[in-house]
Amino acid sequence: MAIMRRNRAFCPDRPIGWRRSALSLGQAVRALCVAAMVVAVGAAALGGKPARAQTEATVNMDPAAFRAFVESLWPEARGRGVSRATFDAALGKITLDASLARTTARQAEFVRPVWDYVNSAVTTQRVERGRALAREFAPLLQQIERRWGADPYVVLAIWGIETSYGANTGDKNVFRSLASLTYKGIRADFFRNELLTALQIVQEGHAPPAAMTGSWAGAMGHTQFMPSSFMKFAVDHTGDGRKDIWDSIPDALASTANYLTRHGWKPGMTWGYEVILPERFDVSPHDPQTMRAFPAWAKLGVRRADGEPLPTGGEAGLLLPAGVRGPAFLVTENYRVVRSYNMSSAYMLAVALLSERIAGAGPLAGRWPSDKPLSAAQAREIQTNLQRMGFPVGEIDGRIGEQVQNAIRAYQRKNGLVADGYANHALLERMRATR
Ligand SMILES: [Ca+2]
Repeated sequence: MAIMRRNRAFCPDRPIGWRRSALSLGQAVRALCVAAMVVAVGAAALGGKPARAQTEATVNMDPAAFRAFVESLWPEARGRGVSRATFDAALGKITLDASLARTTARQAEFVRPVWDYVNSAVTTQRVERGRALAREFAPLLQQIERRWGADPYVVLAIWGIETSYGANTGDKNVFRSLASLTYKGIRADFFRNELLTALQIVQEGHAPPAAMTGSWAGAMGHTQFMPSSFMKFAVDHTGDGRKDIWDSIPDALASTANYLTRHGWKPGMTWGYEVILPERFDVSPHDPQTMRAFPAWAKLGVRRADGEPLPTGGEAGLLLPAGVRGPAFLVTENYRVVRSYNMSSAYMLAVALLSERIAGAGPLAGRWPSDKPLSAAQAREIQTNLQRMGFPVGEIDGRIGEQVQNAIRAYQRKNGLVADGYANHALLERMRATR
């Protein structure tokens, strides 16, 4: 049975119970440091793994060497059905983007707290703009929901977070960016494939090369599709024969809806709800992946933060992004679909919360803890400890992803601690004390 969202049908004329939040105005996301941007290559690279941070690579800056490299791509391009005319139109005049070639991915010094990301992504300005656009594009969004299936508020939220609703789509020539990144050699196979795919997009007539602008990492258009995602998921909503995610808002938003649906978004279902846990609720048996029916949650005393009843159908897992002291959420299968757009769990939460705010919700009821961030070295120490004790954590990379959180929960359960999967200084101290 489908879970009905509070405002399930897209209905922009309904009253919006907007309350001014304490969040600061501004495009805080743009203030990300270079290190975070480099980490975001993976984020922008839909469906890809996060970029590996590299130390300064030796790049031959000689223009002739770069041109020879570009020309060396021709046989593969031809093999993909790209004509010489297309190849020359896209790559004939490009030069090495030296700024990109020299960009050095610095390792982030600290683990960015989830609330820091969420607060910079879900700004008052972005909520207001999203609500205005929801009204402006109401008929289009209704059409998109009917035809492509995904929740229009989630589509709007992705648009808002990716490019501030098209204000910041990136003005870099994607051929130059992708060729420079391939040439530099960071994830060369990945970017090489994206570059060749971008040529195919031109060959198919969706856009002329000059119109194919994007981020420095090659993510294109209103909702930042990488070329390979474009090929798999972009759609022509307007029916003019072109999938124009750069200049057509209908095509871009429909493509995003199609992306979500094709990744498993279930129509008629919400991503989840912020919830209030009862006093002394034992979170230890729960985690975001273990689903239980909503009525079972209700029976445990869990209730929605906005006072509405939980649905009678469907199931959800318990998400505690900042541990037992922070806000709590019940998240459905749809929540995980957002992750396919960007591998970061902070992104996933920001999209969910922005969509909720655009749909009329107020700020979160729960309070984020005021914990000091862990340094990357401390995060690595936690990972190393977990690994040593036999809890799988993946690569020791100083980042606290979902796998590490699961490992922390397993460690906490085994040691009779409150199992909330949250990495903080107290956890590290405990590990040090019991080593
Ligand atoms: Ca079109």
